[in-house]
Amino acid sequence: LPRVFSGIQPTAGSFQLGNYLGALRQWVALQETAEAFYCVVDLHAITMDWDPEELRQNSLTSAAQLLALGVDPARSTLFVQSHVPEHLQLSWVLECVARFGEASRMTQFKDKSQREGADGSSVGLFTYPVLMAADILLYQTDQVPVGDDQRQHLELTRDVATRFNNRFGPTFTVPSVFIPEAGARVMDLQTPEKKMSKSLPPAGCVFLLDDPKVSAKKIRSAVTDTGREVVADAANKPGVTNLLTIHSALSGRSIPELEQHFAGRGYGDLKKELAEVVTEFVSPVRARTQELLDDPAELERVLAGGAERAREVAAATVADVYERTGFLAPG
Ligand code: AQP
Repeated sequence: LPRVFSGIQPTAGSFQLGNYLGALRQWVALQETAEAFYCVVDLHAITMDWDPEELRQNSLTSAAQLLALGVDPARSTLFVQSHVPEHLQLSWVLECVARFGEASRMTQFKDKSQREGADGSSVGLFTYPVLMAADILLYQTDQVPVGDDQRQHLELTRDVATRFNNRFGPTFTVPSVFIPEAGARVMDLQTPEKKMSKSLPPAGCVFLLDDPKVSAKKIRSAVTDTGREVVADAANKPGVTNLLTIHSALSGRSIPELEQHFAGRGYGDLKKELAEVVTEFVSPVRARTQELLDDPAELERVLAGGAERAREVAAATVADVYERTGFLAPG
């Protein structure tokens, strides 16, 4: 079976619709055909300002949401990154293989360091893509299901793996990126030129755990354009196109089918129906997440089992890397 790895940050507590359509939907589907390792990447969540108590709670909430969305611990290895210290061990070695120049070209750092400026940002925000490379390479991953925004980080991972293999011998599987055709880039409801993101003002972002009434209101207030026709046209109608894309991804109906369905009707109808589709999707996910959080002992048991399984694979990779790179074996 091909090996799949992917991770998600617990930063906001609730995932947003872009996370689900760009990545998590594929996580669930790939369990059928691959040996999957799925990780709540809490170490990645401290590159910007954070609150320790919130982080702990958000990690638990994130794991609960993953189970509620359909990640099945009987078939996939679900774990929390900080429970597997090998991520940090490999990360340091890869930091010494990655180049400052290539890390400097990462557009996510450029975007995310804007607020504090590069000088005021943490070193961790800068080295984040190298930790991500370690996350992936530890598990000899064949495929990484992620949204389109992660393409550049995946390229860095492949470059670092290839360089390491050339220098020290075949050690890592060089992974390929797995980006969905539909939903790879869900756009912000208020600024449809930008990807939906928890870091933008919340009015444009649909959180899975929000009250569906709040999400419905956000959808009703989504930015569209001055035209009237409900048709997909990314260049001229980015807002309407985004609403159609979300509808299509959640309802399973194709975009041409939806265009026909909304022929002669206005944007208001599209928004109203999309709000219903979203409500139908999130309601059971919210309920199941809450149920799981009400009994954290069970959740903790799942995560402990996942960490144990992940460590078996991760420790073997680190042992191989340490041997090849010249570290003295402990006596
Ligand atoms: N808008 C999106 N469309 C499609 N996929 C998306 N992803 C994120 N936003 C979109 C995918 O979600 C997965 C988890 O990514 P992450 O843990 O890095 O989350 P994130 O990118 O931090 O989520 P946000 O909300 O976008 O946070 P900020 O604002 O901090 O960047 C990844 O596979 C990602 O591609």
